[in-house]
Amino acid sequence: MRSWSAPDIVPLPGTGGPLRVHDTATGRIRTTTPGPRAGMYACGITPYDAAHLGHAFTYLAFDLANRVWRDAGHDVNYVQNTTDIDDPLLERAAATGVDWRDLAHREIDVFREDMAALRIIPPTSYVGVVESVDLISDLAARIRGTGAAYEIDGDLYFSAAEATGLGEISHLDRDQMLELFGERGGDPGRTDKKDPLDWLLWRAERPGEPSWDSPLGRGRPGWHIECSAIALDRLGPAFDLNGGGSDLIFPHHEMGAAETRCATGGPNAHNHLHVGMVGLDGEKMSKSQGNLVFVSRLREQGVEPAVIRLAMLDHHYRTPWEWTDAELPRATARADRWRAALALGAAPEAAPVLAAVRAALAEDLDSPAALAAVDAWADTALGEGGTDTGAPALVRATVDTLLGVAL
Ligand code: 5CA
Ligand code: ZN
Repeated sequence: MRSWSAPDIVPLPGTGGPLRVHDTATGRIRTTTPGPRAGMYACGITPYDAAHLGHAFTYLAFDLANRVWRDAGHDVNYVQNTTDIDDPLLERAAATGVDWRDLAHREIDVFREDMAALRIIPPTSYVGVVESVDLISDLAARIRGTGAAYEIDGDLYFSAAEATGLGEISHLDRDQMLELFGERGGDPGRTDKKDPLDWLLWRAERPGEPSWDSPLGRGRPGWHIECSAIALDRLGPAFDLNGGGSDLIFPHHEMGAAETRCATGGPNAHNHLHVGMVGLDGEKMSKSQGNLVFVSRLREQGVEPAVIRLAMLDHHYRTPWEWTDAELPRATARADRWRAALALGAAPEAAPVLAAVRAALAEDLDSPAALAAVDAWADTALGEGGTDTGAPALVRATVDTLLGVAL
């Protein structure tokens, strides 16, 4: 599937240090150790509605990781899926009288525009589920071949009893797993399963639902297997960084990792990154809650994408936060102050700013600390002034390349 247009990346002097990120499985901040080409997978949108700030905040975190790795001299193989066939998409399409394919294409188009406007580096491979049905059903068949899956009326289930290491990422107990499984797309109430936690790999054709031929019969993929299969196909096993928002830790990433472990004998990824939820009015911003601030709506209202990006960068990716009316004025004031400092003919030295931004981002993507370093430079430049005539250009490049903010 077509990705979106890439922002220009201005080269910076020197190279940054290795990326360290919090890993959900170990609960520790760990140094990533990619080869020349780092591998990263982020769970993409289910395109039944436009992208909201929560989605954008998640992709911003992966974008920062991408930028830190590139700055450290790595190529990045970045893969993102889009869930262009799933229950919520079919339900919305039916409720609004739109063909599910048209709905998905329309929302993916808006998403691409939002991502490009926010200067999110596009995935190397942007992959839809519909175009991946063969490789997804192949992985499901491979899992069935190990004996870890069983069928009920043509539906194929992964048997939780056969899943080694279930709980290694989320560290939840069984009761917590059952509760979240029910809330997040699972079917613990289906009584003919061997265990309520058994999860769907392949859903047999139902009247009126789209379906595809496969070695498992006609049907469509379950949710978790789409990401395991696409990641395994594009990145291989044991890639560097896998993740999404923290709402995906369980069941999605736990069950996905179990699928890869079953098929390959090893882990899907070395590190698991999860982004805190963005809320509005005391609730997680979510399509099903309907409490949404759309990126596209803000852009239509004339809000500069750089300001939206600065507003999000003011929050550490792991900390859940609420979007309030104070966000945009604060980010606008910051952009104005930075622009005023960048317009000066001379300013304080920029090399320490570059070093501070690099260090902040390399240490668990600490964007608020990176913003603080630029703030301090701008305040001094505008207050006491400086004598370095090359400094504004270097700070501009730093902010552009590492933070993705073009001023
Ligand atoms: N298509 C699946 C992943 S395979 C999905 O979760 N789609 S989604 O449209 O619901 O979410 C897309 C991405 O945004 C996911 O990584 C999800 O974890 C993240 N996300 C959703 N809501 C929020 C929120 N309020 N704050 C932060 N991230 C969010
Ligand atoms: Zn996913």
